This record gives sequence, structure tokens and C-alpha cells, in this order.
Amino acid sequence: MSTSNTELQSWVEEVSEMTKPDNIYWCNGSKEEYEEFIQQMLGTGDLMQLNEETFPNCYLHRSDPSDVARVEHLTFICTEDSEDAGPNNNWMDPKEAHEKLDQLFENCMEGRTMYVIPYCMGPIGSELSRCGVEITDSPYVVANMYLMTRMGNEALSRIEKEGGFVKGIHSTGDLDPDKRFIMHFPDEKVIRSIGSGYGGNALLGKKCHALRIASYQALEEKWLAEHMLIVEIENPQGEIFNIAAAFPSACGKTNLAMLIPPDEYKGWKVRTIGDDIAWLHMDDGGQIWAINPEAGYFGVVPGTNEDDNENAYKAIQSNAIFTNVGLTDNNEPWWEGRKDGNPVIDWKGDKIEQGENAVFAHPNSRFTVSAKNNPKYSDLADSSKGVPISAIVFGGRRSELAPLVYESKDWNHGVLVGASVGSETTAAAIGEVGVIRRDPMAMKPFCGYNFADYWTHWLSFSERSDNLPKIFHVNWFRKNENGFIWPGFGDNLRVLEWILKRCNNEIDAQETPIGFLPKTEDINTSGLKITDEAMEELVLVDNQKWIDEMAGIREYFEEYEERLPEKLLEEHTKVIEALNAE
Ligand code: OXD
Ligand code: MN
Repeated sequence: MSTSNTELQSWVEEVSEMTKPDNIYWCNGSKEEYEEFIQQMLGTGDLMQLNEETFPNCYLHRSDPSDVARVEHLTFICTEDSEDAGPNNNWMDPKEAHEKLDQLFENCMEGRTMYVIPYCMGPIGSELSRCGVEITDSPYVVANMYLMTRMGNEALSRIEKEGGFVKGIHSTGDLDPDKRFIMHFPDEKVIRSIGSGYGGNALLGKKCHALRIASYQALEEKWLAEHMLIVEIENPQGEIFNIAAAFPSACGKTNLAMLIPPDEYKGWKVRTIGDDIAWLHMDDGGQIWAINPEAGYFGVVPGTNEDDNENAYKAIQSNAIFTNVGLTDNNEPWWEGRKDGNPVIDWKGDKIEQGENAVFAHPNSRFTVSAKNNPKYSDLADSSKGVPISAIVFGGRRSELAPLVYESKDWNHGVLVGASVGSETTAAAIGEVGVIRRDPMAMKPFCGYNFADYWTHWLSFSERSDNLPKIFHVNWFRKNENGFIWPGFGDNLRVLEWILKRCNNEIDAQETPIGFLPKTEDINTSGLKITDEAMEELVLVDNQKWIDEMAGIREYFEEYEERLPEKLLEEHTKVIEALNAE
């Protein structure tokens, strides 16, 4: 096959001359094509069929044990000026980076097929969507892209009609961690990834395009590409609200996006627009609208079960690809947190005994499914206009300090709240787990340019509209000596209800130096086993600890030096002064 887009045609030829594949295959995006890929991978052992009766059309993929998560230390932003990438990114000079990669890509597809995947991030007909083409030598990537994006002929037609597209080249190479790089060239709108087959490193539409490259594009075009879920909530009066929420990787975005209302919330309906990425645009009236650029979920498997998240559990009962989970004695996928099944084989394929220290699924094992598998998938996820956003929520995994919920004083203070997000690290990236790191707007691994410029960009929205969503911060993970204080999961709707009432100006709040906190009686706890003391603890602001926290944030901001927006520092100073005045 070929294309009428000469830029695409000659780029494909150029890449094939460099990588020397045996064949070139243009993906059409049909179901039959997906099924052929699955059959091919069952033949090569890249996939294993799971129990056909209980998990129909579900497959297990085992990755190389060294290739199980994003590799932030090997992920680079390549801009002419290192300052444009900023202290938040690893930087390499574009020329040097291309030379290095040219060597690694040379002949790397010998004996393999090169797949060309045209894809569209966002609804095919939406002006807000953007297209890309990923070239890869991995059939696993093709199958995942089929589930996660709108790919194939329709995307190609759009590219042929409108021209521009992001160019992504991926090869699993020889999976040698010393020859693994995920490089971004924002000025050229090019991504080059080699040496890894892991989703976040290899499905280039997701983190590489829809966040790193798109965030840069969004800066130029005055919108935002964010690491946010989008959830649609309908109250018993039939009013509909959409909330966009940013939490770091593996901190419950998928769970919140698929939330099941608790028994006390009869008449409430919750539907999913997206679980990981939101593209936010402002209309002429200053209203923010969001689309989910993805069409599927690449979710963390451990902890998924019918009690805590029935929608996610149901979504992965059929037509799913599992990566790095364990197996039961009857060939079902198994993971820590699954309520039944008799696990016998771990994610590496080894037979192990059950016991206290046994781990069957890798903590970052994943499911890939089409968003249509979700029983609560919202039709509006396919709307070309997107959905209007009522509230923006930031959050992190903090066992101490951060209250259950608070509201920022205004947009600019909200930008400080977002820029100050800290969270305990998780298994979604290679590295130590459970240490607090600053993760502004949950974008530390994903912002394709200097955070200081990014905060300036966020702040500029308040000059363009007086109709912006309110900004909140939540923390479901606060602990005391008995473990997590707040039950989380479906009960998080109780907190979202408070947020929505604040958006509707229906209730007061307590003003504190860090923002507006709920009066404990305004969070509906009926039916919950939570004491009044625990609720008090969840909304407590410990001034001294906050003074220390703010000092830590100030120190972190120092890294951004003269590019740091003055307004952000002013917001910081206001909070410090209010804390000291108490
Ligand atoms: C993800 C991540 O896979 O954030 O969504 O790592
Ligand atoms: Mn994510």
C-alpha cells in the first residue's frame, strides 16, 4: 500500500532504508486485521490464550523482565536550547540525539516486518484531535494501538486531507537496557523510541504524543494537554458535570473515572470520558472543554476486583490483553487483589508456591482494553466538541499532611496547588517505590518543555477568561496507625459531591491559609464506618507542617530560576504569610 501524502510516503521509505525490514505493512485498523495479529502472536509465543470460557478473547503477554515500566531516566526532550526542556526533563542536543539513534536504528528491523500505523488522537471528526503515524516492528504494539487509539484507514484519510502528523518510530531493538532510549523532538514533532516494548515507552500515541509532544503543541496553540481523567457525573436532579482530575501514575485515575456510586447515592450516575489524558481547550466564551484523545485503557491490573471497581473488573473479562500478570491452575489471569482463583504461575512464567511473600503479578502489570468494554463508557467521549469542564482536581498519594479535599482560592492559587503536587512514587516507572517526589500537575514525567514556561502558560488562562473551572486538591491516601483513613473507591463520590456543591456555590467552607476546606458535616458520611475524630483528622491543616512543606516547594521552585513566573511566587508568598499569621 501507499499514500497520497508524499511526506508520509517518503518518510516511510526513508525509515525502511535505515531499518531494513523484510516487509512493510500498512495497518487498516479493521477487526479482522487485529484478529490476524493475535493469531500470528499466538503462533510466535508473543501471546498466550487465556481460559476461553471464562476470559474469552483474552491474552497474556510476558515482557522481558527488564522491560516492565516507563524509563524516565532514558526519556529525553531534544530541543536546540536545553533551557527549553527545563530541569524537569533529561535533555540532549537534537543533532547528537539523532546521530546516536541513527546508529541504533540502523538495520534494526532486519528479519522483521515494519508496521505503519496511522492513528488519530481524539474523535476522528473533531477539530481538537491530532493525528500521528507510528512505525514499529512490534505486532504487540500494533494490537495495543488497535485497542487504545482510532487507527487505520480513517486516520490515514484524515492525514491525507489535512497534512500534518506526528512522526513516531519505534523498534524493540534487542531489548538491551543500555541501548534503550525514548527521545522526543518537539520542534520536528518526531518521536524515536528503541529498546523497549513496554506500553508507556512503545505505544507512541499515548505518553510520547498525547502528552509530551502535545503539551508543547498546546503551548504554541494556547491549549493544555494534561495527565487527567475525565469523569461525567449526573446528580439525581439530572444535572451533568464533568470533572478533570490529575493524579500521578498508579494513583487511582482509572478507578475514579469508573467510579460506582455507593448505596446511599441512589439516582447518581457516573460515566467515563477518559482515564488518563485530557486535552483542554477554551472556547470564545472562556469555557474550558475537554476531549479524551485515547480510545482505550492501559490500566494497572493489581487491586482490580468486583468489590472495589466493578466496572474495571467487568471491562477486563473479555477482549483484553494482559501484560505481566500471573496464571491460575485453570489458565485464568491472576493478580494480587483478585478475589478468587488459585494462582500457580507468576508473571515471569515460573511455577511458585502461594504464601505471604509470593507475588504472582508484577505490581505494574497492565490490561489493555477498548474503552467500549467499560459498561459506563460515556457516549460523549466521542463528541467532537468534547465536554464542558466544571472542576479541575489535583491529587497525590500522601500518607500525611494533605487533607482529604480543599479548594484553591482562585485560578492562580490553583496553579500553585497543582505545581506543588507531591506524591509517593509507584511501580509505573522504574526506580524506588514509596518515596515522595514533587510531581507538578502529575506531569513530571510527561511535560515536553520547561515547567516554568508550563506554569506561565497555565497562569495565562486567568487573563483570558473569568469563567474558569474551580481548582481543588484531593488526597485519598492519608493514613493513621490503622492504615488508610478514608475508604476511597466509590466513596470518593462523597468528596466529588462536595466539590460540585462548591462549584454551584451551594455551600460555605472554612477558609484556611492553604485554601477552602469542607466543614466535616458537609461531607456526607451516612452509611460509612468513619468516626467524627477521623473526619476531623482528614480536614486538619497542621500549620507548622505546612510551613515546612511550603519551604520544600520554594526550594523545588528555585531549580527553575529566572524563568519561574513571578505570579507563582506571589501565590506562594501569600500562603506562607497566611500560615505565619495564624
Ligand atoms: C500510565 C502511566 O501508564 O502514567 O498511564 O504510567
Ligand atoms: Mn498515566
